[in-house]
Amino acid sequence: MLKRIIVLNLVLMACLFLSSYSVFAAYQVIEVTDGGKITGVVTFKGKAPKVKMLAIVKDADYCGKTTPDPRFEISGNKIMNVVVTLEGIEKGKKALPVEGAVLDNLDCVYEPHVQAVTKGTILTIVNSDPVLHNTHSYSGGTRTAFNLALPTKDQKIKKRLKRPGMYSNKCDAGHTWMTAYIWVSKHPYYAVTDKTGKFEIADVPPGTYKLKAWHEALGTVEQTVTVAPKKEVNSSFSFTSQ
Ligand SMILES: [Cu+2]
Repeated sequence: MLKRIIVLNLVLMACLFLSSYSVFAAYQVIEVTDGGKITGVVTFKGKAPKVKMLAIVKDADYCGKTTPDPRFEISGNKIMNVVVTLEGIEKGKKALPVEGAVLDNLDCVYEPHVQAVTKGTILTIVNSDPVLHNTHSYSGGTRTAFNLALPTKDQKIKKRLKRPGMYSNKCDAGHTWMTAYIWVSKHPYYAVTDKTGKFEIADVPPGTYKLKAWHEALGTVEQTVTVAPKKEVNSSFSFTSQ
């Protein structure tokens, strides 16, 4: 009996601990009047890998014979398509849905290859090619979020991205080289690095946060950043090439 009470107490304590933990807390909207800005550049430590060419194994008459590996769009040692987020931020400005978010099947690749939007954003999936594409989107690893055949040129289908997390997209029309990623955020504090590896996250309430950088092939890097009222702080990242 005593043992059972002890076990029950331990379970209760664990539940209380978990419920107070930030991961489980809902995002709270506040007015941000003295927010700061986080900027940075994402680079390779050491030598950047050479961009490989991927073989086009279907519809080569339209799509061509090869296409550059979309995982590494590099200029010098700067890395494009890195998703940078303020991990576990509990309060800040409102997370408005992104207007005009598009995943285009263009010249037999996804455009853009990586994007980030807020939860609730309506994504328009477009086929700009005169060949069949089939966008199969997975969220949370292996769960199908949507699976859309797009047989017609200029066809458009809209989907609301309700579930936060990473959506990975493949083309089930035999186009094995086609991949794209969409990060769906609960809060508005995220960015995707541009061609020069730069990112910027603005209107951040002053405080100390965990800043996380994710790259599809290089993994994640985390660092702590402290944002002062109305100030800009540099928080650059570097990845080791594999
Ligand atoms: Cu395709």
